[in-house]
Amino acid sequence: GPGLVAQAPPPAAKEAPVDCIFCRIVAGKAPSKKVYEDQYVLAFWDIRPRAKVHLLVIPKQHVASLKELDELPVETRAALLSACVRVAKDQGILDKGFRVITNAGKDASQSVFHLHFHVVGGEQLREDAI
Ligand code: IU
Repeated sequence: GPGLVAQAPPPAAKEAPVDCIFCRIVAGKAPSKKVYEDQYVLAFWDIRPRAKVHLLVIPKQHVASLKELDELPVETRAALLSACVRVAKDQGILDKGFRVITNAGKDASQSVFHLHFHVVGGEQLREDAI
């Protein structure tokens, strides 16, 4: 009718960062063993380390997984990978070797839906798993 105007569709449903454990860590509302922080990223020990060194590097801005990488500013994308190298260096595992992994989605068994890179090393890693 004459009173109707075109309306934009509602935004796609996204996980509310308030319910995200890694957003809570970024906000200081959940504890973590931090090893590095800058304006873009945070790095901390995995709560259940599966190697002598097992850190997580996350963007402070919430995106669910690597699938949503392009939603992040280019500065954040660069900072994520640089931080992976930096924390490996700080842990003394740069030269002997380390592994960087990100699980995206169901087939990868992603369990926390805030993008994170696992940085693992400090021991001989299996060829076929972290
Ligand atoms: P995944 O790639 O989504 O499976 O990895 C999630 C990781 O987050 C996993 O290694 C957990 O041990 C880790 N983790 C954590 O460090 N702190 C937490 O509060 C929760 C999970 I929940």
